[in-house]
Amino acid sequence: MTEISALEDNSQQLVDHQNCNLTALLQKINTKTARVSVIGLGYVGLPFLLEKAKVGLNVIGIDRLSHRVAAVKAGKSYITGIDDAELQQVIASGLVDTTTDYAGLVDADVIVICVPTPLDKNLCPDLQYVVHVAQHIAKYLQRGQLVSLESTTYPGTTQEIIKPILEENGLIAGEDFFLAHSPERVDPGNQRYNTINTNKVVGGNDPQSLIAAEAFYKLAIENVVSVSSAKVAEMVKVFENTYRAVNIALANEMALLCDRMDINVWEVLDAAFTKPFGIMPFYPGPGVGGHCIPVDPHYLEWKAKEFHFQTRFIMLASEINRKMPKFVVDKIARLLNQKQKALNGANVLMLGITYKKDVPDYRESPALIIYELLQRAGVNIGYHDPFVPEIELDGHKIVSMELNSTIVGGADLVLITTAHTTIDYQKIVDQAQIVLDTRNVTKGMQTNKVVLL
Ligand code: SAJ
Repeated sequence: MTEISALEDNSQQLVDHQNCNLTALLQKINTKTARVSVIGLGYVGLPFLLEKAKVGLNVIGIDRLSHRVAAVKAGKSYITGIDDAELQQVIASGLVDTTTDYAGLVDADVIVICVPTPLDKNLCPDLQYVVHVAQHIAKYLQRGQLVSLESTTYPGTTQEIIKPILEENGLIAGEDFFLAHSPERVDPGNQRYNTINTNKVVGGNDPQSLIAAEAFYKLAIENVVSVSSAKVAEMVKVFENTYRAVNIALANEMALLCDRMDINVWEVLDAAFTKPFGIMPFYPGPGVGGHCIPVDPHYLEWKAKEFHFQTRFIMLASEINRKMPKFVVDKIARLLNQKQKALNGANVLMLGITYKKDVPDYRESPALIIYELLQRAGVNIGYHDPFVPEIELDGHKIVSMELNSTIVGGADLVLITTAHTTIDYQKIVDQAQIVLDTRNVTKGMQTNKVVLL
């Protein structure tokens, strides 16, 4: 056999080998006999697991937290938007199991990674959870498996970090197994968009991987948007959240300027958003919380430096958004001062400790920063949040106060930080001495007790 024909023979064998793995996987996906492992059962992973089980796939949820594993088995939801009945109904189907053990990955056909990608204290990417999971997957990786990263991260993570870890196993991405990135798009508390009807972007390590990932995601998502690579898919997601961070920062900067100019920024924005085209509503607030908007843009900022590129919009947006809690505290000081009261010794009641309305999540919440700043200034600060019965701050447990006329009326100032829809704000205003409303939730009320951000 000539050298050329030997090469042609090898490349054909390679193609056959790839196709064999891909064909087998597609057959399992398309007949819904593919077994799915979802790693990370948080606000992304648990809804994802449920939607896959609802279309008839066998799904194993893996989480390092045994209490989450037990809660799912017991049909007890800990995620906003998933009620116990829905969870119990899916569990009863017998298609779902949960474990803390990675060994079950050896039987999976599709492995989906939904673990956190936070920042470290220097606002640099912290991929420890993603790397830890990839190392576990590598131990059990089999030919023909599809691995998809859903966690939001900087462009390049899938192919520069995940791929080498998985290939330590000796298998080759795109030939022996398939590798893709499909960024999660979950909006906690959103009543309209869910895991099924939210368009889903998918990018592959290689063409074969994209085919496998497209087929998998199309099983339980109405519209899959394929892009040319995993890197493009990663960039799409960080762009989406950078877009939000920058526009929220613009609204916050308008609030800071309007405060100086004695203009009602909410009136300005409401009027501006009557424009039927070329603009999208964003509003100022006490800061930007959650584990996405204040975090994800810094993943892109960090990666851009590798290319000697400064993402100035990201830096500026972060600077403005991160100054809002201090602005709120300064405004409280000004308002108390007008009543000859100092911050030190004043009683302030904070309404809402979570990072946004009608969700129980207070991690990364700007309200926590404001709470600590007020405490440090000597304010007697208490909070009420219908979604958060107690918080832990600096090792101390703090319990949500009940709302009654004595507590509301006894506060020198009531601060609305989160606009939970379950609170009767008219009643609050009636009982309060003065209200600083950072969410314009008192809009339209006839009162001289309310000051807006
Ligand atoms: N915020 C403002 N002004 C605004 C909008 C939001 O101050 O006009 C604040 C909120 O109060 C909150 C923070 O910004 O503290 C983030 O709000 P968010 O609703 O964007 O945050 P998340 O992290 O719950 O959800 C977002 C998703 N939200 C929407 O698209 C509406 C989306 O960007 C992502 O799918 C998701 O993060 C994610 O997982 O990346």
